[in-house]
Amino acid sequence: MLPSSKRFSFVAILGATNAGKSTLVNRLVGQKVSIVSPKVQTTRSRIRGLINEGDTQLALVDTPGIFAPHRRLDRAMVASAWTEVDDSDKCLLVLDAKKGITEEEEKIIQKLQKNKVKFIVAVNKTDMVKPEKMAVLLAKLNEIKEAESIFCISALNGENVKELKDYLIKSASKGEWMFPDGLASDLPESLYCAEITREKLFMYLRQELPYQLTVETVRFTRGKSGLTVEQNIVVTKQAYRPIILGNKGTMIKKIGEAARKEMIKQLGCPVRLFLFVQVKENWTEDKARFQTWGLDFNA
Ligand SMILES: Nc1nc2c(ncn2[C@@H]2O[C@H](COP(=O)(O)OP(=O)(O)OP(=O)(O)O)[C@@H](O)[C@H]2O)c(=O)[nH]1
Ligand SMILES: [Mg+2]
Repeated sequence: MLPSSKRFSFVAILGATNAGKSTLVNRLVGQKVSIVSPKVQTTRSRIRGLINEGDTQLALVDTPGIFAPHRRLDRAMVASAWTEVDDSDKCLLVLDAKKGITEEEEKIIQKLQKNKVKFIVAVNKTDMVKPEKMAVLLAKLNEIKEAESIFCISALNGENVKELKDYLIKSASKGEWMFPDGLASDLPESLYCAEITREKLFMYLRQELPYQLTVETVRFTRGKSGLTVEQNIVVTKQAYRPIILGNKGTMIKKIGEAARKEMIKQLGCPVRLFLFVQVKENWTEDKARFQTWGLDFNA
C-alpha cells in the first residue's frame, strides 16, 4: 500500500484579549465560525475552525484571550488557551499592532519562550498603524529567536492573510485528517447559535453586563419550515432582567432580531428564535456548564 500523502496540523491561535484572533480565524476559514466583538474577553472557550485544501487539513484553534484572571470562569478561559498551545502542532501568536508589545504581550512571549515553544507571529490591525510604528515593532519582534516567521496582516480587510494561510498549509505535518471534509467548524450548531446570540448581547448591552451572562440553547429542532431555536439568556441577578428586556421588550426584540438574521445568514435556512431571560445566581459556579464548553472547572 502506498503511504498516505495526507497532512494535518492543529494550529493554536494565541494572544492577548481583543488582538483579533477570532476575526483572523474567520478570515482564514472563509466563514464565520467564532464570534467577534469590540469588547475584551469575547471568546470563552476553544473554537476550532477548519481549513481543507488539497491533501492538507488545518484545525485552527481559536482560544480565549490571555488576561489576568479573577473569576473562576476567567481562570478556566485563560487555562484553556494555554492547554491548546500544549496540545497543538503549531502556535500562532496574534498581536495588535496598534497596542504593540505591552507588559501583557511580553508575559505571553516569555511564557512561550520558557516552554520552548516556537511560534509564528501575526501582527494584526496593520490597517490602523503608520509604517514608522510598524518598523519599530518589527525590529523588536525580529530579535525574538523563537519567532520562526512574522506576518503583518489585517484580519479585518484580509491583507496578507492569504500569505499566512499558505505558510500554515505548507508547514503542516504529515498525518491523517482528524475531521470530516467539508466542515468549517467542529462546534455543534446549537452551541454555535448560542454564541451568535451572545455576540449580539455583546453588541447591544453596555459595559459589564455581557460578562455576567451566558446563553444556552434549550431547544434546537429542524422541521419542514426550518429551524426552531429556543434559548435562555442566563443572568446572575434579577436586576439585569429589565435591562436585557428593555422598555416594553424593545431591547430583547432588537437582540433577537439581530441574532435570528445572523443565524439565517450563517446556517442558510429559515429560523424561528425564541429568547427568554432566566436568573441563575450561580451559573458561573456550575460545573456542568464548564464541561459543555470544554473548560476546566478547577483551573
Ligand atoms: N482595524 C482592525 N480591527 C480589527 C482587525 N482585526 C480585528 N479587529 C477588531 O478588533 C476587535 C476584536 O476582535 P476579535 O476577533 O473579537 O478579537 P479576539 O482576539 O478574538 O478577542 P477575545 O476573544 O476577546 O480575546 C473587533 O472589533 C474586530 O473587528 C484588523 O485587522 N483591523
Ligand atoms: Mg475571540
